[in-house]
Amino acid sequence: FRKISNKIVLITGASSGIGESCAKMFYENGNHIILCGRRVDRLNKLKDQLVLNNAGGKVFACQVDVSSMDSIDKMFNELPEEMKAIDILVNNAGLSLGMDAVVDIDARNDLDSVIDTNVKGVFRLTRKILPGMIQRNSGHIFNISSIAGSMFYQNGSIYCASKAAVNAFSDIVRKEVVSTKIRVTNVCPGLVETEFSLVRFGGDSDKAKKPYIGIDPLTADDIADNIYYCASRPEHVQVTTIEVMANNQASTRDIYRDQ
Ligand code: NDP
Ligand code: 8X3
Repeated sequence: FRKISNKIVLITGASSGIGESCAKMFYENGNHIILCGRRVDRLNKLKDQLVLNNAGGKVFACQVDVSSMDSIDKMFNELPEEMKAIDILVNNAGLSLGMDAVVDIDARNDLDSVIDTNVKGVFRLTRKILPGMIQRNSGHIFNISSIAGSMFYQNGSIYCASKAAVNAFSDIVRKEVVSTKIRVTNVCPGLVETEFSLVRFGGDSDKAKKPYIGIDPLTADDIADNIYYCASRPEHVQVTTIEVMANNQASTRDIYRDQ
């Protein structure tokens, strides 16, 4: 087991699910954490919880909507000076809204929200943080994509396209920083039981539970564990892509359910 500590880690979407688990994992190992998300009450609660365990690192909670450039700029202005040199960026904030055929999608709301968050958010955060990493010749960027970015399914056009864009972005940034010590890891999970499904189905908890019925799904901690593993490899080791699925999942649509 290798440890990584004393790094400044910025995590988007730290108010629940995978982002929250990453925050705990990195903090417990002695790193400094910047928690980002829209629900600042949740971030503050998580901050209190982390600090109570006192693993030695600093925690800064910051309300930010990654779909808005103004909100991102405001966050950077508010960051404490000693937390500005970000070592690890976890571009995790993301969502899916609905499951509709192309002809039925809500272009005004769902299309814009998902693309602005999942795609533009990743571009914008990276553009903000990468120049400093290049200057320092060090850093690690994790982009949380999905198996949906390469294994497409009907009624998933917006989400699948958004994650395909993240895959392309990760690959291209990695190529652009190939002469530096910066690492880029693209993370492609399968089904993970978080609030993702509740958000996708507009708060309908019966619909939200369905994808996880009869399967032992991945947890947010499983993904955080994989991300921490990649971050803690020796500096010359760049894990470029991780694809992680539950044991009974083989693709977005090949799932064995025991029920
Ligand atoms: P959750 O819904 O539990 O968490 C999503 C997080 O993203 C929340 O903290 C939410 O915070 C944040 N978020 C959403 N929109 C914005 C925004 N505009 N600005 C800032 N933060 C935002 O889901 P997961 O933990 O599962 O999702 C995390 C990532 O993992 C996503 O990118 C998702 O696509 C990906 N993923 C999830 C899988 C799954 O099956 N769960 C599988 C594969 C990939 P807040 O609402 O407070 O802003
Ligand atoms: C989320 C997994 O299969 O619902 O990225 O698209 S899936």
